[in-house]
Amino acid sequence: MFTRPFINNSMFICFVLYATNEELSSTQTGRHKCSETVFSPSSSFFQEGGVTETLRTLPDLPAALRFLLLTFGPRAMVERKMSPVLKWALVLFALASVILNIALIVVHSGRTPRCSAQRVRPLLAKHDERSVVFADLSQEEYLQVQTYMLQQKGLEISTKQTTKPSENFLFLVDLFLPKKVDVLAFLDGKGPAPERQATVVVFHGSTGFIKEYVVGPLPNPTHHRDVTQEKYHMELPITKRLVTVGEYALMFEFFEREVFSKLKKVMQESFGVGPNRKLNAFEQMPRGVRSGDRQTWVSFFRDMSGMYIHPVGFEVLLNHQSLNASRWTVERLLYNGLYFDSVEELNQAYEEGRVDKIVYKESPDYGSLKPKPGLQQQVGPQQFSAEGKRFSVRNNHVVYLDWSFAFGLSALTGMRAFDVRFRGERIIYELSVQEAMSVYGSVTPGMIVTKFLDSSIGIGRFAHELVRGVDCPYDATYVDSVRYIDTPKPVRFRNSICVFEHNMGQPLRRHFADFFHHSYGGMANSALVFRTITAIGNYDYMWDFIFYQSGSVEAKVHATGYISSSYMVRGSLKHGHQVAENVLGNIHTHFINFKVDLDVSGVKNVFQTKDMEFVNVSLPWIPDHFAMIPQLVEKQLKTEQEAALRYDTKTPRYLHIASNATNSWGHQRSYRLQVFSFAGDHLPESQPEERSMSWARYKVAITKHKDQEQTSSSLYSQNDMWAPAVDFSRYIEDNENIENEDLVAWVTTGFLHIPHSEDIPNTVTVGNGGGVLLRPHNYFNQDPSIHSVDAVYLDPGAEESCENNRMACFAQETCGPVLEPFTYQGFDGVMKFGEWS
Ligand SMILES: [Cu+2]
Repeated sequence: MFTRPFINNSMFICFVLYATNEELSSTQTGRHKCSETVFSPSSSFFQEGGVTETLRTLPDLPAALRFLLLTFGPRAMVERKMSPVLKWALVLFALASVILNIALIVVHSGRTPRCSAQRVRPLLAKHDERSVVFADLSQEEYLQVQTYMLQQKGLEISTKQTTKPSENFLFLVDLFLPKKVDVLAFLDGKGPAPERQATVVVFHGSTGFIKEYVVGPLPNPTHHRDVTQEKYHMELPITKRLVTVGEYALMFEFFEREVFSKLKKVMQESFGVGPNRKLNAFEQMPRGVRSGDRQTWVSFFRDMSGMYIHPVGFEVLLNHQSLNASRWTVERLLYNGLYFDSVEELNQAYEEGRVDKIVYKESPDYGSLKPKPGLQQQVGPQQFSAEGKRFSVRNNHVVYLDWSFAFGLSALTGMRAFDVRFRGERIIYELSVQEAMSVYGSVTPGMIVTKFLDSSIGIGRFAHELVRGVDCPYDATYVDSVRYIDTPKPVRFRNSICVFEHNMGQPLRRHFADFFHHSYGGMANSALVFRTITAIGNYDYMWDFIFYQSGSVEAKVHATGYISSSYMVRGSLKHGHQVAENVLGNIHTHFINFKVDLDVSGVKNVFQTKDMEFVNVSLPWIPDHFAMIPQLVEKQLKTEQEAALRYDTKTPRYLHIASNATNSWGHQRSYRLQVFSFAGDHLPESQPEERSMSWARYKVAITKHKDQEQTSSSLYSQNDMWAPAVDFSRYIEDNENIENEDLVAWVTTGFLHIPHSEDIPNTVTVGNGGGVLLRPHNYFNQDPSIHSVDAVYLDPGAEESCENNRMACFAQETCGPVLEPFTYQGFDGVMKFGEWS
């Protein structure tokens, strides 16, 4: 934000503004509304004096000072009829003024101009305290739940990170979302606040099962209830749990003890491993080939910046199924493309020269993101709000122009928005990230069967602090989040969410009227962006919800970070491209699933499709002549299975959640789902793992809302892909009626990633993304942005009037650093039907 230090009648302020605008000429006075002062050069107060020549010839006087002294000094310093004392007092005063001005110029030109952060106009929408019904648990609430659980003697829970797999570990505490019907009653003033409760996940190593509890009410919990069966319709064996930090520690100890210390020579000669150099591990998933397996291929990488693209050609299959780490075993090893059954077998083959030895050499630091030496760092263009921020964040509630919404950040599924309203009318009940999935290809075991399901690791879990000016605009509003996942206590993540209004650098709409009625009408596309970035292992996903003034909401994802790679062996190039010496960038997919619970003019909605087909029509004025004419085709789909739109089928181009309420023209009010995706096929359904990602079968699937069908994936899907706790396809198996019901759209987006040399060092966000746009379609009677305060209109003859065009005043009013005056000559070039003058 730049300030508006526009204090008229102040010589100092005017000088400062001139200096920052590189306009030290006093002829600019009028433009900046600085009033003429007694110190003006034309004032008779100052008169010619003998110091002019001295000033001109002073060798080391700064140019600006010389200019000012020459302009104001000589005539001012010598007053013919003044006493010498007054004369010299004035001279000293003038000099002091000039020096002070110079100092201010230097100070102000050396830093970003500071503007008042005060909002010039009041907010259009109001904050709603009831949004806390969707708020993530606070630090205190996490602790209240933790304390309550620890007091349950029968459960014998530990919160220590060193908890052994055979013990009971309090893994997760998260908000338990209340039932939608209760929330709506509360939000609409027809019911009490729903009880605030938490979901708690405990890994009961002692009994061999995972349990989910609902604990409440907060802030003073008195009860807990095992909801595992109710939620998943199955027991959750402990092998479904993800690997905790405690288990990772045991794994690293195991590798040190059972692998590296027994392969010292191989490790030293091949990979330079020694007292000061280690290898880093990166594990692949799923952990086995059938339900109950817990065998993980761990690939090793150089301990360098961007380790993911420095594979060394050494992989180990660890069997860690036992809850007793002393029973873990090395099942297989891979060294330079050859498999070995044991560490001893590898050692022996190496000694006997039966392997193609990898000889260690230093690797260039191509994975580093550090700026190259000798580069002169620069700052790119920055945006600022000339009239203060037009949005506000209070608790977990955002208001922006006509928009308002509540938000949360689930440790598992990530970012979500609730109760999204435009001018007070609810449009979306829930918009949330559900899953990020990748399927890899390789000839080496680390990636040959790898299928990542990130919500099983925690998408929101890795929402770290955002970097000002890079991850979000410098002056964005940053919000902390607090999570409790695999830690002994809740952790606050500072500035892990950012909210900002962004000028998209394009008009939202505009028209230049050339034919007749010359005019220009336009409006900048300024939208509110709500963002988190989650770095899950090698990849960073940038999640955006964007709120446009035209009534649209967009959910977007972009991938960046490091690709996963493997050491090149024979046949590798079938599965990707070489991107560095001995490094294969492995082919993989990025599939993302969003939940879109639209409530269009109430909860009772229908799902409609619209498209166009060519119809052969006889022309009315030439009946024997036929022409193919596009015709509107509309359908209303009746059941969940009909509305499960598979990726491999032709899908109507327009998909709508519609209401039976109509607009002024009698058309059903609706929101259109416009999906941007290059996803394609996810995994053949013949594969048993496919059930854990069956949501990816569909570009869009519509289901009847059920509180029990909260997510399309689960925390337990990754480590038991063969018997997943949530199989999305079951949501539509019952084929329920979807006409005049509360509907939820599950949207899949994504892209195929064939890594190429430009993925080194990082995959860029450009082109690597997807999303869904929710657009009003006959919802309003006209584009609501027509009421926007950003609209601009120009008439011939009044091009530079500020009346309907704030841009015409912008250069004079704003505190922006260097702005050209607004000019417009576009009407000069319009088509002229008469004589050219
Ligand atoms: Cu990728």
